[in-house]
Amino acid sequence: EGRVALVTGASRGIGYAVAKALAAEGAQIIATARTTGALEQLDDEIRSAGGQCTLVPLDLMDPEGIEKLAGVIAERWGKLDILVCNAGVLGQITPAHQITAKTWNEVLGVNTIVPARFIRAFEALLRASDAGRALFTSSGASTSRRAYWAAYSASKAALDALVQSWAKELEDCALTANLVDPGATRTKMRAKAAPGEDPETLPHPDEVAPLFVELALPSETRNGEIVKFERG
Ligand code: NJP
Repeated sequence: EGRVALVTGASRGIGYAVAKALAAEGAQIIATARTTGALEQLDDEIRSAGGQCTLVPLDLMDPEGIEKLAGVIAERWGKLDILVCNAGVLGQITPAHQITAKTWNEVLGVNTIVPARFIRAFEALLRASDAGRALFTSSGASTSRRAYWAAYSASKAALDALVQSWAKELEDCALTANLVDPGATRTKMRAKAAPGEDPETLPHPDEVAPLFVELALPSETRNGEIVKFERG
């Protein structure tokens, strides 16, 4: 209740559902993505359910934007209780030798370097919480390393290494960091990744979101784990 939660990739898919679910538990949401209209829809949904939401439209590839966001949160709340670093991109599904420099830049940029920038920008604010919780959306691709998914797989494997290394630095404090592997989920990204698949067979993001909420609870003690969503 009253905890401050920042969710990236909140304009659709898993981030949208996690923002709504955290708001329903009483968290004050700071929602970010580039698509303003979709963020406004999230804001409407959260407010009409009695929750609180602040929108920060931002291209995460802009490092200054992340620093500014940290500055705004520091000034307004002086702490961050929950970080859900969820925004991600798939890139091209293509033979590794055909992956362009632009794709490497975007996929490693959003999926790996951006989380590193969030750690840099937000660790002090997360430590200022009495139970800071940092969650990062990973993927089964980080270990399955499927053919033609080289850029995405590499970006998520590096994300796992980044977060698990960082988690070991947190053993002396109340802040924890975990990775969430949502598995195949009914989103725009998944539709691009598996075009022939019937989306109705996949869990809706609203089904996956409670796992994020659970890991964000002050009573949760896991740190440095990759927690996989299992359909109940
Ligand atoms: O993806 P999608 P999901 N700056 O495409 C944002 C992982 N995952 O919900 O800027 C700022 O619906 C984008 O916002 P916008 C996956 O790797 C998924 O499926 O408005 N934001 C949107 O809100 C990812 O880490 C599956 O375009 C940027 C969001 O990211 C996470 O789950 C399986 C941005 C992407 O929404 C959420 O993915 C799995 C930028 N430059 C892991 N670029 C799955 N769905 O099956 C992107 O194992 N965003």
